[in-house]
Amino acid sequence: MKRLLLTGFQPFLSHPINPTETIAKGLDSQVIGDFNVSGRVLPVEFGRASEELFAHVEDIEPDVVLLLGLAAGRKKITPERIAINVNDGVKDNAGKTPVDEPIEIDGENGLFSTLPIREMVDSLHKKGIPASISNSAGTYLCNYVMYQMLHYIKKNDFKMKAGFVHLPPSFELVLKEPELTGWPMQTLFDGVKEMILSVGGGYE
Ligand code: PCA
Repeated sequence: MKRLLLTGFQPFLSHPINPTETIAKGLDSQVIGDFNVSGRVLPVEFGRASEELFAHVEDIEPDVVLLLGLAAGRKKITPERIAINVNDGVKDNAGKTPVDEPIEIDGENGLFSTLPIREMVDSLHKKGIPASISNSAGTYLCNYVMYQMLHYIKKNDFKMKAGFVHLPPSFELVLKEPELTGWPMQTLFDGVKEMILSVGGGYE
């Protein structure tokens, strides 16, 4: 059976809950479609996040890496098209605030997701779940891990596919931050499972 590494992030900034942490833990060790899923939670820290991510990749040797993060202001599930070679963020959980820094000095300006993002969006729509492709993952931790993962795969000439998906808030988070708009946790779980199934379908 094929292996899929699914990551979420710890809570960060004003958000006391990160639904992607709940999903990574909740789907750990499950079999979904063609995949044995390993769920792991990454720290919201430049540097440490990718060190831990690479350690999980070496340990699990996945065929597919699906990275998840919270986009507190979004109202759909949004597979990201591209990661850019820039760190420029508000404070991470260790207090670092990079300004206009390249992630990899000699790295490419941008790296495209190698997941079937169009099929993922289409299959979410078939299930009645709002989704669209996003053309910017920002310049904070989510863009950082996406760029690092794709760069690492390219540098090592690995066959694995990888990409990033931003999720909207969950009801649990909205209860803590009422100005946000969110979804039932169950719908977020269903959406992530559906994307894993569609990645399985498009994978040779
Ligand atoms: N979302 C942030 C970082 C951690 C997370 O879940 C982002 O969009 O960069």
